[in-house]
Amino acid sequence: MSNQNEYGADQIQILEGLEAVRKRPGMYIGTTSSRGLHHLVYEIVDNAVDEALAGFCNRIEVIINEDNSVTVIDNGRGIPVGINHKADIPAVEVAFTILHAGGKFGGGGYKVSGGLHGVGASVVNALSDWLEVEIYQNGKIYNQRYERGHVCYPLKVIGECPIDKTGTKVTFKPDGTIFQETTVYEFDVLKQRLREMAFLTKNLRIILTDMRVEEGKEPVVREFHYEGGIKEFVIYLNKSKTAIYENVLYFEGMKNNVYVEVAMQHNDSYTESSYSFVNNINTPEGGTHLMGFRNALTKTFNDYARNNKLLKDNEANLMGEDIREGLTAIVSVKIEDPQFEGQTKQKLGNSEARGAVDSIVSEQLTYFLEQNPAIAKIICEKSILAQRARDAARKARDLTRRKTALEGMSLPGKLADCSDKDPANCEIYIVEGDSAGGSAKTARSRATQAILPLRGKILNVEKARLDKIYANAEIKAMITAFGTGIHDDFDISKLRYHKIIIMTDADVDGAHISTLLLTFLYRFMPNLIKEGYVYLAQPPLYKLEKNKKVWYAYSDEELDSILQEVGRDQNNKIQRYKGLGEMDPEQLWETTMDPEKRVLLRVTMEGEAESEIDLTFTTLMGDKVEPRREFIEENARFVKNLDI
Ligand code: 1YM
Repeated sequence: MSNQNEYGADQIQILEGLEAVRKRPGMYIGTTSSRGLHHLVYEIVDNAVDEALAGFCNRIEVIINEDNSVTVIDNGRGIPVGINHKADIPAVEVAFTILHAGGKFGGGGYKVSGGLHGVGASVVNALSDWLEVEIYQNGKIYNQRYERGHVCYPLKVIGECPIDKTGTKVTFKPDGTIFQETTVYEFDVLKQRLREMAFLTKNLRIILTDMRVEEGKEPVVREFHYEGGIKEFVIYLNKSKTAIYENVLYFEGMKNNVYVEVAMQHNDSYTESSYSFVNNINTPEGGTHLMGFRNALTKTFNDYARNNKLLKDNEANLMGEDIREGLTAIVSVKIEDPQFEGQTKQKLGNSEARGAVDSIVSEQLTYFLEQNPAIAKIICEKSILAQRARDAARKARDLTRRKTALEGMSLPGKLADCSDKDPANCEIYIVEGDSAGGSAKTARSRATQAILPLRGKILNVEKARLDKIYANAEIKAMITAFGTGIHDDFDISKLRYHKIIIMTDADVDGAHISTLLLTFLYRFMPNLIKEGYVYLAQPPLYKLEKNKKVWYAYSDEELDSILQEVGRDQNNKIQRYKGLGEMDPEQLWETTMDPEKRVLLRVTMEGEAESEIDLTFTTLMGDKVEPRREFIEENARFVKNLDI
């Protein structure tokens, strides 16, 4: 056993380990922005989910406390309190104070940890002002507290509990000196991720509570529990779409030591919404598991269509994208030692996952199609329509490509371009309506501001096939003006303006047009939004004139507070702007376009789960009215971050 000196040496090593985390937090949690702050919660919840995956826990509670500390409680076995003989301290203390130790060591059970930064409890501890752990085991309640990673006192018993109660409770307060941007948790961000985790772990109940409510009000509680797991995930994602058959197809199996689960259903839209996960972690860049799935889908449907004469001998094979038109799918694998690749480590590299998914899906899908010929026919017919549209779209696209090649990338006629040629200095205003476009052209600063007026409502890309989209004049004008190309041809280095500013009336129609434009940008050039190039202009709602002085108000509250200041009397002349067209060029410049004075909202997707963004757009732009009304009532939240 160890003597005093060795123990001292261990202690020093521990502190050096956690000190390294505090010195370079980015190395361990990616970033110290709001995203990193939320990541701390996921690290602790991951340990509890691992316990659920191992079959010992079915309930996890997450509480955002009033002071923005967070409590996570599970009903698993409880982190072991016995002495770890190597370190000579209780295992729980090892988990919280030794780097790379938490949850990822020690044999036994089905270990599937492997987050992006899967470094666990000790990292959260190092980056917290304080952290307290409570363990329910052997009829006792154990407790230990740490401050900035340092042990405050040895693990102790602080009370008793029923002998059959077991579990772990962790409360931590993120360190404001590390998370300098913000230490405030966003309920919605946690809600989305926890919902996703509940979908991915059948029969796990996750309860999220927000205690930060006004005095006298009840805390906000959301509960996530899905007996159907990813099958219910697909139903949830399709809720604002119209499914073209009732069943959600579900395939499950274990092969090459990879556990595979797939759920899928087609809807009548033209976009694919597939999400892949490895050990409950989203892989936005896909990888081997998604490749296996796509391969199986393409092969199985082509075989079926040929064998059943739905595709004639002289017709070309369906392409993967034809079969995936309108497909919503979840591909989830659990794997022992996941290898993440790519720049952002969001792509699965394990080759065994490809074969496992491919063979399980091929086998079970073939069987399903044979058993359900009516559904098989519906999917094949939709795929064949998609194939024809793809042909037409290719012809249309080739035509525009040839045209632009011939005309030397000629810019759209309606564009009033700026004279500066450095994209970093340049902005383009996408303006609703020709008349507002005219005012904007007069008002603008010619050197750096370009104006592209759009006529009326642009095409809703959620409801149109590619061939129609490529033929749309407004959409073509935007694509050529931006210069980046779209989809696979997209090249951000060719972007001609570093600010793309959507300027619409401050009314319902204006909001609708903004949403149509954002939908187009999100579907065709998502990186423009991801990299922060897209903004919404904020025209004022009111003009107030009094004694030859002028104020502009951008909200009802602002008008109220101005009136408070200047006094409410008959000398006030208040004008409610119904549209941009009511402002003369000078007013438009002063209120909405002058870089010195205007307010722009930057459109971001930071911290949003991919599947949720998709859902936002389909809910807003899809066919179904009820989910849209619910959504709008709840929030209009894809616009954030005031940028002045
Ligand atoms: C609120 C956070 O951490 N739960 C949790 C963690 C562990 C266990 C159970 C656990 C794991 C094992 C055996 C094992 C952890 N244990 C360790 C370590 N909830 C939360 N629940 N017994 C209990 O992996 O074999 C690290 S995490 F390493 F100490 F065993």
